[in-house]
Amino acid sequence: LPQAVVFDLDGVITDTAEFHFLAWQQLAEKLGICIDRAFNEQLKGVNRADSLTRILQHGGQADAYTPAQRQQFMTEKNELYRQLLANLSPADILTGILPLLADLRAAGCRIGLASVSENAPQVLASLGLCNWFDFCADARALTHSKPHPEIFLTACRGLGVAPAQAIGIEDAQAGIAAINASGMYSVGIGATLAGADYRLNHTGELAWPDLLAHWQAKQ
Ligand code: B16
Ligand code: MG
Repeated sequence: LPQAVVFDLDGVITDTAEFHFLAWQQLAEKLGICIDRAFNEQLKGVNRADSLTRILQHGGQADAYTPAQRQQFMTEKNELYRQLLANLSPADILTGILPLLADLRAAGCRIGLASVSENAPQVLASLGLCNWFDFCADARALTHSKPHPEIFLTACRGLGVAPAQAIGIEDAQAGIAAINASGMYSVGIGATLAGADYRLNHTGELAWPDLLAHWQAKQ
């Protein structure tokens, strides 16, 4: 049996990935930069500062602003994002997640969170999910954003589980790369993801018996 499952948050447990996109899009528009959902795939799992860098590069404005201006843009984006979070409730937990959490707990499998979002504790609290998690990696304590494996390795260490004995679930290409680089088994949620050990189209397809069978087949 795998000893732990580590979840990404935005786009796996709830659809805050869409809120991140809408907030970035609004800020980008103000700067005269157009971003669409295809471009947004590159921002998923990427922290706030690196996301801004990518947007400015995309708009040909890589060197156009001072560090203080960039800080201001990040603050603005976060305020927009937090407005969108205001009504988040347990009803916003994506299909398939609660049954999976219950099955993991029943199987004695530890449960971890690997979100690079500094808003993750609040999102988890709004969803009423804090008690399910044995360990949540602290985004503020990280040196590297995904695709670096740091956050998944931190989560495994916090859970007291070797990466080879753990499964990671992600909706971002950068997240799949991070899981693979950590030595964990990767589960990808999304039609366009490449490189996952096991890929599903949406969270409603997540089921513990299937997950277990795929994991065991790769051991
Ligand atoms: P914040 P995850 C990531 O969370 C998001 O995918 C990414 O779009 C966002 O920029 C990042 O968190 C930082 O979030 O601005 O709230 O600190 O996918 O790792 O759960
Ligand atoms: Mg995500």
